[in-house]
Amino acid sequence: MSALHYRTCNLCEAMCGLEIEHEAGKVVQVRGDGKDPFSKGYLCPKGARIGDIYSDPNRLRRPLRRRGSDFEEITWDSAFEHIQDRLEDIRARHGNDAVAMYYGNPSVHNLGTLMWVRGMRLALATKNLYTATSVDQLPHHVAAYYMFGDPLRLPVPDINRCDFLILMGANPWVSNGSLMSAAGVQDRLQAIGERGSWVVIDPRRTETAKHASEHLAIIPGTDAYFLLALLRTILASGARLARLADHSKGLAELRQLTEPWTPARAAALTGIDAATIERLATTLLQNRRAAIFGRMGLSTHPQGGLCQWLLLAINAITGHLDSEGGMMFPSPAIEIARDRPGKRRHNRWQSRVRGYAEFNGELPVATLADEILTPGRGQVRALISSCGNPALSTPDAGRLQKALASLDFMVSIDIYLNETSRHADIILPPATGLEVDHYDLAFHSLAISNHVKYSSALFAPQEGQLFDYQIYGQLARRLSKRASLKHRAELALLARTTPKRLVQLGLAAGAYGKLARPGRLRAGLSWQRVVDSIHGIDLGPLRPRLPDVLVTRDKKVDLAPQIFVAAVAALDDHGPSLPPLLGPGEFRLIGRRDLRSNNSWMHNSSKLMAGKERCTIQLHPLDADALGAREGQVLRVRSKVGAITLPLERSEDLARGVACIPHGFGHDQAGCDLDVARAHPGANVNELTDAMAVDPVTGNAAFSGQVISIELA
Ligand SMILES: Nc1nc2c(c(=O)[nH]1)N[C@H]1C(S)=C(S)[C@@H](COP(=O)(O)OP(=O)(O)OC[C@H]3O[C@@H](n4cnc5c(=O)[nH]c(N)nc54)[C@H](O)[C@@H]3O)O[C@H]1N2
Ligand SMILES: Nc1nc2c(c(=O)[nH]1)N[C@H]1C(S)=C(S)[C@@H](COP(=O)(O)OP(=O)(O)OC[C@H]3O[C@@H](n4cnc5c(=O)[nH]c(N)nc54)[C@H](O)[C@@H]3O)O[C@H]1N2
Ligand code: SF4
Ligand SMILES: [Mo]
Repeated sequence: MSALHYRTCNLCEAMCGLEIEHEAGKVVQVRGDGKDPFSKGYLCPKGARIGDIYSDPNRLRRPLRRRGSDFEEITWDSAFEHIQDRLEDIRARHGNDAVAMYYGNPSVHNLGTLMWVRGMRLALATKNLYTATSVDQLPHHVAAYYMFGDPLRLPVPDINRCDFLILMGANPWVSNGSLMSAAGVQDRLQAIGERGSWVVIDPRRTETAKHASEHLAIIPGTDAYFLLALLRTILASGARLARLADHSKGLAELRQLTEPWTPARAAALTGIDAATIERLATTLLQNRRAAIFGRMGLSTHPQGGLCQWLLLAINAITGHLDSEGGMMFPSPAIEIARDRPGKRRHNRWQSRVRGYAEFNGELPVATLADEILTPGRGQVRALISSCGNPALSTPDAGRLQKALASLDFMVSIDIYLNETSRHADIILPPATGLEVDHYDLAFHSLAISNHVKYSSALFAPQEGQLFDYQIYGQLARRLSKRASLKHRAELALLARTTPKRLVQLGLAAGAYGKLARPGRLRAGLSWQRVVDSIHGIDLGPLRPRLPDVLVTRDKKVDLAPQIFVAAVAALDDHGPSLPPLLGPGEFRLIGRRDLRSNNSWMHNSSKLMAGKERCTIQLHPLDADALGAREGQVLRVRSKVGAITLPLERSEDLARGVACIPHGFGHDQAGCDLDVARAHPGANVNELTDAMAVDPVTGNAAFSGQVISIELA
């Protein structure tokens, strides 16, 4: 007899409710949970195959230790002992900064890992902390920090209620939405089209653009000029600060700094004509419920910091920040944004080799290879990598792979022996997915409506498996000798806390909890009610939260933070910040995602990998003709830092002069244990991307618009 189990999918940000039919310890079928008040039955192909991760024969379940070019299983105790010995020795000889840590994307989707990110930092007491944030959304955090005082105070587009939306550098039809958790985002966007209209600005006519009211193809890497001109046009027709008038500052500075950025000047750089910029400005001002939002394409961007700040500033001066149908701050049951007023979060230390500023405790991963390969005091000699595959996901990955191979010692906390963990001396595989309880601490805080859901594990882990929080607890205990007394006390407390306990405490202390309503002890959102509501609980639409959530010193939104004002002035002065001209055979590189991929790590599911080759280079047919390249022909693609070969896919959807390659492939490396992925290796686009290309304000990798050259292989 089969049974049904309900839980939230933790694979991407959308938080879909799953209905899992299972029998005798096996997943029979996964459907969308029609009773989940947030996802209402939506599910994508990855959620449908979540059971493949559980049953994958290549999944690791015991610690591995390197023996020459091979690995052997060892006990947890001996793994932890070995790690302690080696890391203590390296720290004793070379200092704390000789040990670096990298956290990848699934860290944010696993509560047991997320709750230990700070803990591991305290235990290691190293300035060398790196995460996938700096190949992704770092500019969003930097903009939020300078404008609202808190890196985690991120507003999301209220797409359920807006009547006009400009979406830049995002492809939610495929990504299912990012920094706007919105299960079933496709229907929600289509509904905007029915109520009003929405515009996609993207160099490719994406799956999303095809459904939008309008698509504008912008030249990759030029969005900041477009946004400056849009801002200028809006200011010229009279800004509308609305409720923010008393709670913001910097309008005059905005006027001044945008003065040189006329629509005509931006048009010449971006390919979006002046009349269109003026029309979009008017439409933003005329609609009461409207927003402009930019994601990956505007974050992994040569001016990512400027773009994310300009987007928020435009929302603010059109009356669309913190107002219905605009960009709004979610009200989650457990609040993760709660910084201390005026707390400094930027440039407290710098990276050793390139001098990049720290932000919120981390350094840009684009410079990790430099820190490993450059000799001298403070050189990184050991790495702990958790939930990450930087060998495929970070720029100049070829050089990073060399760096990983050169380390004295490396630990991977990962469920696979893959392109990154193959460099490790010890691999620690946690229980994951259907074997763990799930609460979305991060994405409830980024959801386009408020709700809460706690999912219990479906299956028990196999005997001898550890949960992620148990692994970090062990590591922290064994490696915290060098932490301060105060931090050791905090670590001891954390080690006694389970993720479930953390959620219980968080809910009670949160905005809907009983501690927050001491007068009404019985009225709050109790743990029991949450855990009993297996489909989740709707907590209503987004609500205005300003000025309460501001933690800037003066409790005002800073519309024109000095750091961005200076960066705009630098745009004026320096030619190199303008997009480079293309020579013959040269193209601007952009990325793309596929509905059945999840960055680099779900390519080992045979059901998800079925069908035609996905890792292709897309070019406009006229560009392909100019190269003399046929459909399917193998092309050699070069950049300053590397070369790869991959087949051509001709596509009318691309703008001329733009080439599009997905990331997350390159599974042909020796020593990995991924049977299905190896049969569909593809090529690693990050062997082409230049790690020197970073956003100067934030240090985020600037993938958008890097110049590559293409020839027949
Ligand atoms: N050129 C280019 N590069 C990009 C991007 C791009 O668009 N273009 N996108 C960037 C973005 S947005 C991101 S987020 C990064 C992603 O970069 P990373 O986070 O470095 O890489 P992922 O591919 O997400 O790899 C996740 C790893 O976590 C492991 N894993 C999965 N589940 C668990 C678990 O429960 N516990 C543990 N311990 N491990 C687990 C997987 O096996 C895999 O090794 O890539 C970035 N790189
Ligand atoms: N199916 C699937 N879903 C995923 C993931 C996955 O790998 N597969 N990854 C998850 C992760 S980690 C993330 S961060 C999110 C990302 O989710 P999204 O932000 O939606 O990211 P992408 O789908 O990469 O879309 C970025 C878009 O930016 C465009 N672009 C590139 N350069 C520029 C530019 O200079 N200007 C403009 N205007 N546009 C540009 C690209 O053409 C692309 O369409 O997706 C998540 N969801
Ligand atoms: S859209 Fe994301 S959350 Fe929903 S089923 Fe797919 S992978 Fe899971
Ligand atoms: Mo990401």
